[in-house]
Amino acid sequence: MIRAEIKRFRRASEEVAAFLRPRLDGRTRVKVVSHTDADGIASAAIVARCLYSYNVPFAVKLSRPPSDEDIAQLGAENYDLYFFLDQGSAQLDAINKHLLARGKEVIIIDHHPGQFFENPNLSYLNPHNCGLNGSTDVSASGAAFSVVEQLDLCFRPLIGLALVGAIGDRQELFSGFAGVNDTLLKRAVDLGFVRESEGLRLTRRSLVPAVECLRTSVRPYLMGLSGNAFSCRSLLDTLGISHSSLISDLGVETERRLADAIFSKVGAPAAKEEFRRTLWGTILTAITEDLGGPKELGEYAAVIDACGNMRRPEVGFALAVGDGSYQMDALGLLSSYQEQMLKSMEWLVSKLASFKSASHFRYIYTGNAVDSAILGELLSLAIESALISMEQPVLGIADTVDGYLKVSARATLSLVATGVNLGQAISRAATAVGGYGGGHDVSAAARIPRCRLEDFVTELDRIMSGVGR
Ligand SMILES: [Mn+2]
Repeated sequence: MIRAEIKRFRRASEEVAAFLRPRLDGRTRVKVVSHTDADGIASAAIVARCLYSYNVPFAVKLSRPPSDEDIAQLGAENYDLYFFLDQGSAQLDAINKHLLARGKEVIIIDHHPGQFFENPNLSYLNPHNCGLNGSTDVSASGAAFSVVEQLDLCFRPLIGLALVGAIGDRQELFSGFAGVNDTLLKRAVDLGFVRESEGLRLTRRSLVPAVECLRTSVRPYLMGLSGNAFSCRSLLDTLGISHSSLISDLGVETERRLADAIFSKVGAPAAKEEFRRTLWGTILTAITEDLGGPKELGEYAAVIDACGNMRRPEVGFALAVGDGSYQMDALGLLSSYQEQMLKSMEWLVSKLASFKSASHFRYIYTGNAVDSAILGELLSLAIESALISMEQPVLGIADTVDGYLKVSARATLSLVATGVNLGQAISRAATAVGGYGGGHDVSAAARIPRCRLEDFVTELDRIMSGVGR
Protein backbone atom coordinates (compact mmCIF):
# COMPACT_ATOMS: atom_id res chain seq x y z
CA MET A 1 0.00 0.00 0.00
CA ILE A 2 2.73 2.40 1.06
CA ARG A 3 4.11 2.61 -2.52
CA ALA A 4 0.94 4.42 -3.67
CA GLU A 5 1.17 6.86 -0.77
CA ILE A 6 4.81 7.60 -1.55
CA LYS A 7 3.79 8.34 -5.15
CA ARG A 8 1.09 10.71 -3.88
CA PHE A 9 3.69 12.41 -1.73
CA ARG A 10 5.99 12.78 -4.74
CA ARG A 11 3.17 14.30 -6.80
CA ALA A 12 2.37 16.70 -3.97
CA SER A 13 6.06 17.74 -3.85
CA GLU A 14 5.99 18.36 -7.61
CA GLU A 15 2.98 20.64 -7.12
CA VAL A 16 4.78 22.67 -4.45
CA ALA A 17 7.85 22.89 -6.70
CA ALA A 18 5.62 24.08 -9.57
CA PHE A 19 4.15 26.77 -7.28
CA LEU A 20 7.61 27.84 -6.16
CA ARG A 21 9.42 27.86 -9.54
CA PRO A 22 7.97 31.09 -11.02
CA ARG A 23 8.62 32.84 -7.67
CA LEU A 24 12.38 32.19 -7.89
CA ASP A 25 12.70 35.16 -10.24
CA GLY A 26 14.71 37.28 -7.80
CA ARG A 27 11.87 39.78 -7.36
CA THR A 28 9.75 37.81 -4.88
CA ARG A 29 10.87 38.60 -1.31
CA VAL A 30 10.80 35.48 0.81
CA LYS A 31 10.63 34.84 4.56
CA VAL A 32 11.51 31.36 5.80
CA VAL A 33 10.12 30.45 9.23
CA SER A 34 11.29 27.19 10.74
CA HIS A 35 11.68 25.30 13.99
CA THR A 36 14.81 25.42 16.20
CA ASP A 37 15.39 21.65 16.37
CA ALA A 38 17.56 19.54 14.05
CA ASP A 39 14.69 18.85 11.65
CA GLY A 40 13.69 22.52 11.52
CA ILE A 41 17.28 23.69 11.04
CA ALA A 42 17.97 21.07 8.36
CA SER A 43 14.74 22.04 6.55
CA ALA A 44 15.61 25.73 6.70
CA ALA A 45 19.12 25.00 5.38
CA ILE A 46 17.75 22.98 2.45
CA VAL A 47 15.34 25.75 1.45
CA ALA A 48 17.90 28.51 2.08
CA ARG A 49 20.53 26.81 -0.08
CA CYS A 50 17.95 26.56 -2.83
CA LEU A 51 16.80 30.21 -2.58
CA TYR A 52 20.42 31.40 -2.39
CA SER A 53 21.35 29.60 -5.59
CA TYR A 54 18.52 31.42 -7.42
CA ASN A 55 19.55 34.81 -5.97
CA VAL A 56 16.22 35.14 -4.21
CA PRO A 57 16.19 37.84 -1.50
CA PHE A 58 15.23 36.03 1.70
CA ALA A 59 15.43 36.08 5.49
CA VAL A 60 15.26 33.14 7.88
CA LYS A 61 13.63 33.03 11.29
CA LEU A 62 14.15 30.03 13.56
CA SER A 63 11.73 29.85 16.47
CA ARG A 64 9.34 27.70 18.42
CA PRO A 65 6.02 27.13 16.65
CA PRO A 66 4.65 30.68 16.18
CA SER A 67 1.66 31.97 18.12
CA ASP A 68 -1.23 33.92 16.59
CA GLU A 69 0.52 37.19 17.49
CA ASP A 70 3.82 36.01 15.98
CA ILE A 71 2.03 35.33 12.71
CA ALA A 72 0.24 38.67 12.85
CA GLN A 73 3.67 40.28 13.17
CA LEU A 74 5.00 38.30 10.20
CA GLY A 75 2.04 39.56 8.18
CA ALA A 76 3.07 43.15 8.85
CA GLU A 77 6.57 42.48 7.47
CA ASN A 78 7.55 43.33 3.93
CA TYR A 79 7.66 39.90 2.28
CA ASP A 80 5.67 38.41 -0.58
CA LEU A 81 6.09 34.70 0.10
CA TYR A 82 6.32 32.93 3.47
CA PHE A 83 7.70 29.44 3.99
CA PHE A 84 6.59 27.60 7.13
CA LEU A 85 8.86 24.61 7.69
CA ASP A 86 8.36 21.91 10.35
CA GLN A 87 5.37 23.98 11.51
CA GLY A 88 2.40 25.77 9.99
CA SER A 89 -0.10 22.89 9.93
CA ALA A 90 -1.23 23.67 13.47
CA GLN A 91 -1.28 27.43 12.74
CA LEU A 92 -3.50 27.41 9.65
CA ASP A 93 -6.18 29.69 11.09
CA ALA A 94 -3.65 32.38 11.96
CA ILE A 95 -1.88 31.95 8.61
CA ASN A 96 -5.19 32.38 6.83
CA LYS A 97 -6.18 35.42 8.88
CA HIS A 98 -2.87 37.31 8.96
CA LEU A 99 -1.14 36.27 5.73
CA LEU A 100 -3.43 34.84 3.06
CA ALA A 101 -6.20 37.37 3.78
CA ARG A 102 -3.63 40.14 3.20
CA GLY A 103 -2.71 38.76 -0.20
CA LYS A 104 0.56 37.17 0.97
CA GLU A 105 1.62 33.83 -0.49
CA VAL A 106 2.42 30.85 1.73
CA ILE A 107 4.20 27.51 1.34
CA ILE A 108 3.85 25.06 4.23
CA ILE A 109 6.21 22.08 4.33
CA ASP A 110 5.42 20.23 7.52
CA HIS A 111 4.86 16.76 8.93
CA HIS A 112 2.56 17.67 11.82
CA PRO A 113 -1.13 16.98 11.27
CA GLY A 114 -3.50 19.83 10.40
CA GLN A 115 -6.81 20.72 8.76
CA PHE A 116 -5.85 22.07 5.34
CA PHE A 117 -8.03 24.14 3.01
CA GLU A 118 -7.61 25.15 -0.60
CA ASN A 119 -6.47 28.68 -1.41
CA PRO A 120 -4.81 29.84 -4.66
CA ASN A 121 -2.06 31.58 -2.64
CA LEU A 122 -1.32 28.54 -0.47
CA SER A 123 0.81 25.55 -1.45
CA TYR A 124 1.58 22.78 1.00
CA LEU A 125 3.27 19.44 1.41
CA ASN A 126 2.28 17.26 4.34
CA PRO A 127 2.64 13.46 4.57
CA HIS A 128 -0.64 13.22 6.49
CA ASN A 129 -2.45 14.51 3.41
CA CYS A 130 -0.95 11.68 1.34
CA GLY A 131 -1.93 8.81 3.63
CA LEU A 132 1.52 8.70 5.23
CA ASN A 133 2.45 8.96 8.91
CA GLY A 134 4.30 12.18 9.71
CA SER A 135 5.91 10.77 12.84
CA THR A 136 7.69 7.89 11.07
CA ASP A 137 7.49 8.12 7.25
CA VAL A 138 9.08 11.51 6.62
CA SER A 139 10.12 14.62 8.55
CA ALA A 140 10.06 18.26 7.41
CA SER A 141 13.62 18.03 6.06
CA GLY A 142 12.73 15.03 3.88
CA ALA A 143 9.69 16.92 2.63
CA ALA A 144 11.73 20.10 1.94
CA PHE A 145 14.29 18.03 0.05
CA SER A 146 11.53 16.36 -1.98
CA VAL A 147 10.45 19.82 -3.17
CA VAL A 148 13.85 21.34 -4.01
CA GLU A 149 15.10 18.26 -5.84
CA GLN A 150 12.22 18.77 -8.30
CA LEU A 151 13.66 22.17 -9.19
CA ASP A 152 17.18 21.14 -10.14
CA LEU A 153 19.36 18.03 -9.91
CA CYS A 154 22.14 20.18 -8.41
CA PHE A 155 20.29 20.00 -5.07
CA ARG A 156 20.61 16.22 -4.89
CA PRO A 157 23.65 16.17 -2.54
CA LEU A 158 21.39 17.79 0.09
CA ILE A 159 19.75 14.39 0.55
CA GLY A 160 22.09 13.87 3.53
CA LEU A 161 20.46 16.88 5.25
CA ALA A 162 17.05 15.31 4.62
CA LEU A 163 18.24 12.28 6.62
CA VAL A 164 19.78 14.47 9.34
CA GLY A 165 16.35 15.97 10.09
CA ALA A 166 14.70 12.54 10.17
CA ILE A 167 17.36 11.27 12.58
CA GLY A 168 16.93 14.40 14.72
CA ASP A 169 13.19 13.73 14.93
CA ARG A 170 13.87 10.08 15.90
CA GLN A 171 12.21 8.66 12.81
CA GLU A 172 14.71 5.81 12.58
CA LEU A 173 12.89 2.75 13.88
CA PHE A 174 14.45 -0.42 15.28
CA SER A 175 13.88 -1.90 11.82
CA GLY A 176 15.44 1.10 10.07
CA PHE A 177 13.73 3.91 8.18
CA ALA A 178 10.17 3.59 6.83
CA GLY A 179 8.14 5.26 4.09
CA VAL A 180 9.70 8.22 2.30
CA ASN A 181 12.70 8.15 4.67
CA ASP A 182 13.49 4.62 3.51
CA THR A 183 13.40 5.63 -0.16
CA LEU A 184 15.57 8.69 0.63
CA LEU A 185 18.20 6.54 2.35
CA LYS A 186 18.27 3.98 -0.47
CA ARG A 187 18.73 6.75 -3.04
CA ALA A 188 21.38 8.49 -0.92
CA VAL A 189 23.35 5.23 -0.85
CA ASP A 190 22.75 4.42 -4.54
CA LEU A 191 23.80 7.90 -5.62
CA GLY A 192 26.97 7.62 -3.53
CA PHE A 193 26.19 10.45 -1.11
CA VAL A 194 25.91 8.34 2.05
CA ARG A 195 27.58 5.15 3.31
CA GLU A 196 26.00 2.68 5.77
CA SER A 197 28.04 0.82 8.38
CA GLU A 198 27.56 -0.67 11.82
CA GLY A 199 28.87 0.45 15.17
CA LEU A 200 28.42 2.12 18.54
CA ARG A 201 25.92 4.89 18.04
CA LEU A 202 27.31 7.10 20.80
CA THR A 203 27.03 10.87 20.36
CA ARG A 204 30.46 12.44 19.60
CA ARG A 205 31.98 9.05 18.68
CA SER A 206 34.03 10.78 15.98
CA LEU A 207 34.45 14.10 17.80
CA VAL A 208 35.94 13.55 21.28
CA PRO A 209 38.27 10.98 22.94
CA ALA A 210 36.65 7.66 23.88
CA VAL A 211 36.78 8.32 27.62
CA GLU A 212 35.01 11.67 27.19
CA CYS A 213 32.49 10.17 24.79
CA LEU A 214 31.56 7.49 27.35
CA ARG A 215 31.53 9.86 30.34
CA THR A 216 29.11 12.30 28.69
CA SER A 217 26.92 9.69 27.04
CA VAL A 218 23.19 10.29 27.56
CA ARG A 219 21.97 8.50 24.43
CA PRO A 220 21.91 6.03 25.90
CA TYR A 221 22.66 6.90 29.53
CA LEU A 222 25.20 4.28 30.65
CA MET A 223 24.50 3.28 34.24
CA GLY A 224 27.83 3.16 36.13
CA LEU A 225 29.73 4.93 33.32
CA SER A 226 27.93 8.14 32.39
CA GLY A 227 29.22 10.95 34.62
CA ASN A 228 32.02 8.78 36.01
CA ALA A 229 35.38 9.37 34.29
CA PHE A 230 37.17 6.92 36.57
CA SER A 231 35.01 3.93 35.62
CA CYS A 232 35.12 4.93 31.95
CA ARG A 233 38.95 4.87 32.07
CA SER A 234 39.09 1.50 33.76
CA LEU A 235 36.61 -0.01 31.30
CA LEU A 236 38.79 1.16 28.39
CA ASP A 237 41.92 -0.13 30.23
CA THR A 238 40.49 -3.64 30.60
CA LEU A 239 39.97 -3.70 26.83
CA GLY A 240 43.36 -2.18 26.03
CA ILE A 241 41.76 0.80 24.29
CA SER A 242 43.60 4.12 24.52
CA HIS A 243 41.61 6.77 26.42
CA SER A 244 42.32 9.32 23.73
CA SER A 245 41.35 7.32 20.64
CA LEU A 246 38.16 8.16 18.79
CA ILE A 247 35.54 5.41 18.95
CA SER A 248 34.93 5.91 15.22
CA ASP A 249 38.58 4.93 14.59
CA LEU A 250 38.50 1.67 16.59
CA GLY A 251 37.24 -0.61 13.85
CA VAL A 252 34.08 -2.65 14.05
CA GLU A 253 35.61 -5.60 15.96
CA THR A 254 36.96 -3.42 18.78
CA GLU A 255 33.75 -1.41 18.81
CA ARG A 256 31.86 -4.65 19.26
CA ARG A 257 34.06 -5.69 22.20
CA LEU A 258 33.49 -2.27 23.75
CA ALA A 259 29.72 -2.65 23.23
CA ASP A 260 29.78 -6.05 24.97
CA ALA A 261 31.76 -4.59 27.88
CA ILE A 262 29.21 -1.75 28.17
CA PHE A 263 26.31 -4.22 28.09
CA SER A 264 27.76 -6.19 30.99
CA LYS A 265 28.65 -3.01 32.92
CA VAL A 266 25.21 -1.33 32.82
CA GLY A 267 23.24 -4.33 34.11
CA ALA A 268 19.46 -4.51 33.65
CA PRO A 269 19.02 -1.97 30.80
CA ALA A 270 21.26 -4.13 28.59
CA ALA A 271 18.47 -6.72 28.45
CA LYS A 272 16.09 -4.20 26.88
CA GLU A 273 15.80 -3.79 23.14
CA GLU A 274 15.53 0.03 23.40
CA PHE A 275 18.90 0.18 25.06
CA ARG A 276 20.63 -2.33 22.76
CA ARG A 277 19.34 -0.63 19.60
CA THR A 278 20.19 2.83 20.88
CA LEU A 279 23.74 1.76 21.67
CA TRP A 280 24.48 -0.39 18.63
CA GLY A 281 23.28 -0.22 15.06
CA THR A 282 23.54 1.51 11.70
CA ILE A 283 25.89 4.45 11.30
CA LEU A 284 25.25 6.73 8.32
CA THR A 285 28.21 8.68 7.01
CA ALA A 286 28.13 11.44 4.39
CA ILE A 287 30.60 10.92 1.57
CA THR A 288 30.04 14.33 -0.05
CA GLU A 289 32.07 17.34 1.06
CA ASP A 290 29.36 19.96 0.68
CA LEU A 291 27.01 19.26 3.60
CA GLY A 292 29.06 21.12 6.25
CA GLY A 293 28.99 19.70 9.78
CA PRO A 294 30.26 16.32 11.00
CA LYS A 295 30.45 13.49 8.47
CA GLU A 296 28.42 11.09 10.61
CA LEU A 297 24.79 12.05 10.18
CA GLY A 298 23.78 11.07 13.72
CA GLU A 299 26.40 13.45 15.07
CA TYR A 300 25.38 16.10 12.57
CA ALA A 301 21.81 15.90 13.92
CA ALA A 302 23.11 16.02 17.51
CA VAL A 303 25.22 19.12 16.81
CA ILE A 304 22.54 21.25 15.18
CA ASP A 305 19.92 20.06 17.67
CA ALA A 306 22.22 21.11 20.52
CA CYS A 307 22.58 24.58 18.94
CA GLY A 308 18.80 24.93 19.04
CA ASN A 309 18.54 23.59 22.56
CA MET A 310 21.27 25.99 23.75
CA ARG A 311 19.21 28.80 22.17
CA ARG A 312 21.73 29.42 19.37
CA PRO A 313 19.87 27.80 16.43
CA GLU A 314 21.53 30.27 14.04
CA VAL A 315 24.89 28.58 14.70
CA GLY A 316 23.47 25.22 13.63
CA PHE A 317 21.90 26.88 10.60
CA ALA A 318 25.21 28.50 9.61
CA LEU A 319 26.85 25.08 9.80
CA ALA A 320 24.10 23.46 7.73
CA VAL A 321 24.33 26.04 4.95
CA GLY A 322 28.02 25.23 4.71
CA ASP A 323 29.69 28.02 6.70
CA GLY A 324 32.64 26.11 8.19
CA SER A 325 33.68 29.06 10.39
CA TYR A 326 30.91 28.09 12.83
CA GLN A 327 32.17 24.53 13.32
CA MET A 328 34.01 25.25 16.60
CA ASP A 329 31.09 27.22 18.07
CA ALA A 330 28.68 24.44 17.15
CA LEU A 331 30.87 21.71 18.68
CA GLY A 332 31.26 23.82 21.81
CA LEU A 333 27.48 24.10 22.10
CA LEU A 334 27.15 20.33 21.73
CA SER A 335 29.69 19.86 24.49
CA SER A 336 27.82 22.22 26.87
CA TYR A 337 24.55 20.57 25.95
CA GLN A 338 25.93 17.08 26.69
CA GLU A 339 27.06 18.28 30.15
CA GLN A 340 23.64 19.84 30.82
CA MET A 341 21.78 16.71 29.72
CA LEU A 342 24.12 14.55 31.79
CA LYS A 343 23.24 16.57 34.91
CA SER A 344 19.52 16.38 34.13
CA MET A 345 19.72 12.64 33.47
CA GLU A 346 21.56 12.13 36.76
CA TRP A 347 18.72 14.02 38.48
CA LEU A 348 16.09 11.91 36.70
CA VAL A 349 17.90 8.67 37.55
CA SER A 350 17.77 9.69 41.22
CA LYS A 351 14.00 10.29 40.92
CA LEU A 352 12.92 7.16 39.05
CA ALA A 353 10.86 6.06 42.06
CA SER A 354 8.97 9.37 42.07
CA PHE A 355 6.80 8.72 39.00
CA LYS A 356 3.09 8.83 39.88
CA SER A 357 0.49 6.60 38.27
CA ALA A 358 -2.81 7.61 36.70
CA SER A 359 -4.88 4.80 35.18
CA HIS A 360 -3.60 5.31 31.64
CA PHE A 361 -0.20 6.98 32.00
CA ARG A 362 2.58 7.70 34.48
CA TYR A 363 3.94 11.17 35.21
CA ILE A 364 6.58 13.06 37.11
CA TYR A 365 6.44 16.67 38.28
CA THR A 366 9.96 18.06 38.01
CA GLY A 367 9.33 21.56 39.40
CA ASN A 368 12.24 23.72 38.27
CA ALA A 369 14.87 20.97 38.57
CA VAL A 370 14.63 20.47 34.79
CA ASP A 371 14.71 23.22 32.15
CA SER A 372 11.26 23.02 30.55
CA ALA A 373 12.87 23.35 27.11
CA ILE A 374 14.65 19.99 27.45
CA LEU A 375 11.92 18.11 29.31
CA GLY A 376 10.69 16.13 26.30
CA GLU A 377 14.21 15.26 25.22
CA LEU A 378 14.99 14.06 28.72
CA LEU A 379 12.02 11.66 28.62
CA SER A 380 13.06 10.37 25.20
CA LEU A 381 16.59 9.73 26.47
CA ALA A 382 15.31 7.94 29.57
CA ILE A 383 13.14 5.69 27.38
CA GLU A 384 15.99 4.92 24.97
CA SER A 385 18.22 4.19 27.95
CA ALA A 386 15.61 1.69 29.24
CA LEU A 387 15.44 3.56 32.55
CA ILE A 388 11.64 3.85 32.64
CA SER A 389 9.22 1.07 31.79
CA MET A 390 6.88 1.85 28.93
CA GLU A 391 3.78 -0.26 29.53
CA GLN A 392 2.01 3.11 29.56
CA PRO A 393 2.80 6.56 28.13
CA VAL A 394 4.88 8.83 30.38
CA LEU A 395 4.57 12.55 31.04
CA GLY A 396 6.98 15.08 32.47
CA ILE A 397 5.57 18.28 33.94
CA ALA A 398 7.90 21.20 34.65
CA ASP A 399 7.60 24.80 35.82
CA THR A 400 8.34 27.42 33.19
CA VAL A 401 9.84 30.86 33.76
CA ASP A 402 6.55 32.57 32.85
CA GLY A 403 4.47 30.78 35.47
CA TYR A 404 2.92 28.12 33.26
CA LEU A 405 3.51 24.39 33.36
CA LYS A 406 5.14 22.67 30.42
CA VAL A 407 3.89 19.13 29.78
CA SER A 408 5.87 16.70 27.63
CA ALA A 409 4.47 13.28 26.81
CA ARG A 410 6.02 10.22 25.21
CA ALA A 411 4.61 6.87 24.08
CA THR A 412 6.09 4.00 22.06
CA LEU A 413 5.06 2.76 18.64
CA SER A 414 3.63 -0.39 20.24
CA LEU A 415 1.43 1.77 22.48
CA VAL A 416 0.35 3.73 19.40
CA ALA A 417 -0.57 0.40 17.78
CA THR A 418 -2.99 -0.20 20.66
CA GLY A 419 -4.75 3.10 19.90
CA VAL A 420 -2.81 5.69 21.91
CA ASN A 421 -2.69 9.10 20.21
CA LEU A 422 -0.90 11.51 22.53
CA GLY A 423 -1.17 14.51 20.21
CA GLN A 424 -4.96 14.36 20.20
CA ALA A 425 -5.36 13.43 23.86
CA ILE A 426 -2.93 16.09 25.12
CA SER A 427 -4.45 18.76 22.91
CA ARG A 428 -7.97 18.05 24.22
CA ALA A 429 -6.93 17.81 27.88
CA ALA A 430 -4.86 21.01 27.66
CA THR A 431 -7.67 22.93 25.99
CA ALA A 432 -10.11 21.70 28.66
CA VAL A 433 -8.02 23.34 31.41
CA GLY A 434 -7.36 26.61 29.60
CA GLY A 435 -4.02 25.68 28.03
CA TYR A 436 -3.00 24.49 24.58
CA GLY A 437 -0.95 21.72 23.07
CA GLY A 438 -0.69 18.97 20.49
CA GLY A 439 1.83 16.93 18.54
CA HIS A 440 2.29 13.47 17.11
CA ASP A 441 0.78 10.16 18.18
CA VAL A 442 4.04 9.13 19.94
CA SER A 443 5.10 12.49 21.32
CA ALA A 444 3.25 15.61 22.33
CA ALA A 445 3.57 18.72 24.47
CA ALA A 446 1.36 21.31 26.10
CA ARG A 447 1.34 24.44 28.21
CA ILE A 448 -1.23 24.65 30.98
CA PRO A 449 -1.96 27.09 33.82
CA ARG A 450 -0.10 26.15 37.00
CA CYS A 451 -3.19 25.88 39.18
CA ARG A 452 -4.86 23.35 36.84
CA LEU A 453 -2.33 20.52 37.14
CA GLU A 454 -4.65 18.13 38.98
CA ASP A 455 -7.56 18.91 36.64
CA PHE A 456 -5.30 18.27 33.66
CA VAL A 457 -4.21 14.87 34.98
CA THR A 458 -7.83 13.86 35.67
CA GLU A 459 -9.03 15.12 32.29
CA LEU A 460 -6.23 13.43 30.36
CA ASP A 461 -6.87 10.16 32.16
CA ARG A 462 -10.57 10.41 31.30
CA ILE A 463 -9.81 11.13 27.62
CA MET A 464 -7.28 8.29 27.42
CA SER A 465 -9.71 5.84 28.99
CA GLY A 466 -11.39 5.57 25.62
CA VAL A 467 -12.91 8.62 23.97
CA GLY A 468 -9.65 10.29 23.09
CA ARG A 469 -7.78 7.22 21.86
MN1 LIG B 1 10.08 17.89 12.70
